[in-house]
Amino acid sequence: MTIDYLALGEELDPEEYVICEYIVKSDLDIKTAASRIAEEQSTGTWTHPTTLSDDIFERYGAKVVLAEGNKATIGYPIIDFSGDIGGIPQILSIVAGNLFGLDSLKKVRLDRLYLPKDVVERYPGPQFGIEGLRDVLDRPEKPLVGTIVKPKIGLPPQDFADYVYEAGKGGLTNSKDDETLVDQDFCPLEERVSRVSEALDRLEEEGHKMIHAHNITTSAHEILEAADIAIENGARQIMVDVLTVGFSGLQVLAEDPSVDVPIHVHRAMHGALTRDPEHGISMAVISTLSRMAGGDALHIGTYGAGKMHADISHELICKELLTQEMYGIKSMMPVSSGGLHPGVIGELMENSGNDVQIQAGGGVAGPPDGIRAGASAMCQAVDAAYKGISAVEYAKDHPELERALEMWGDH
Ligand code: RUB
Repeated sequence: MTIDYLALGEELDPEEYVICEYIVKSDLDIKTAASRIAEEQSTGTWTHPTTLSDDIFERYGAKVVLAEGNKATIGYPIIDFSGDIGGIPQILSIVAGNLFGLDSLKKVRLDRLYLPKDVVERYPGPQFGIEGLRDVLDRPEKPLVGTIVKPKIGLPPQDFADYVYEAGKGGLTNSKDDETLVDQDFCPLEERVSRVSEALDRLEEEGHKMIHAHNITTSAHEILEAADIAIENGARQIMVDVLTVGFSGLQVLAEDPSVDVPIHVHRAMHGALTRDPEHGISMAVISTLSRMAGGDALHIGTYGAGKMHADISHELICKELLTQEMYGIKSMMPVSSGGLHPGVIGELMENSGNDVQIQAGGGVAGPPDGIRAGASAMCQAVDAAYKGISAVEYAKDHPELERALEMWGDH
């Protein structure tokens, strides 16, 4: 007896199924390949188990509802995700587990993930989101403008804090640790947070609100302790590298009552999963899961304006997934970062709109006139684009921007 996982053309109730779109490359025809995924990831295996009854298959078996070209859409019954224990790790083990290693598939990519309300409601979602971040910063409309303190590693705590202060004096609303800086001997977390907090207090006394995201990327068993160290020493925002920490590490933070600051989510390592358009897990899926797990801002790319590999149409999908209605959970701030400088901000904002956190590390630390001038140039570039004025035109009255454009051009 063979079980037929194909339910082609059937309409699945999106409230009763977790629906996944896969891109599949295989020597098998697409229907057979899709069927292999459905069976491996639900009730089947490589042979027909004698214990698999029609009843078990009907209730728990995944169904292939579309298999055309290189695309397969598979629905997993919501009961496969039931129970109080499991969470995002279990969702991933089902929809993105063994299938990547199946010998019958040359490549496969989990491209989109649609989760029913009953599943999404089990997660905290962002505690601040776009509106909350804007409230904290008193910045109702304009993009947030930030920096990543550079060099990535090596500055001692006081130099680090001085950098943040100077960036704030130049007008930036945000700054952050880089993804590899956590608690190294040359810049321990506790001392860095307290020095940066003093710098931010000073800025606030001088009339400027700014927050800094402190990286607490660490092992699961000590992540709450790391958050405590940061928050007790005055952190206004924390940050995790969600793929190295894991979505559940992010969720632990978002759900803990002591974590009462926004969580910035970096996506370091995502390229290993997302870069091959035929294999891996898309950034769209990572966006959906990061929002559910409770991040407040997520790196989604620079729409081709920066140093990182980009697929603009996919980045627009990610932006949509972070900001569109999602069963009442808050929206997440899209972050554009990586190789940005004042000359590319106009082009970037044509795609990002105003709900974006724009960040530049080298683009702030590069100009020879110092961090304050580099930060001012970035803010001026954002103001120009916000007002619909070209950077070149705006630079006529803004010398810091003029200097940055001289260095890097206006493209
Ligand atoms: C930014 C930087 C960040 C990138 C990562 O520094 O290196 O870690 O944001 O990329 P710089 P992404 O501004 O000097 O390039 O945001 O695409 O994940």
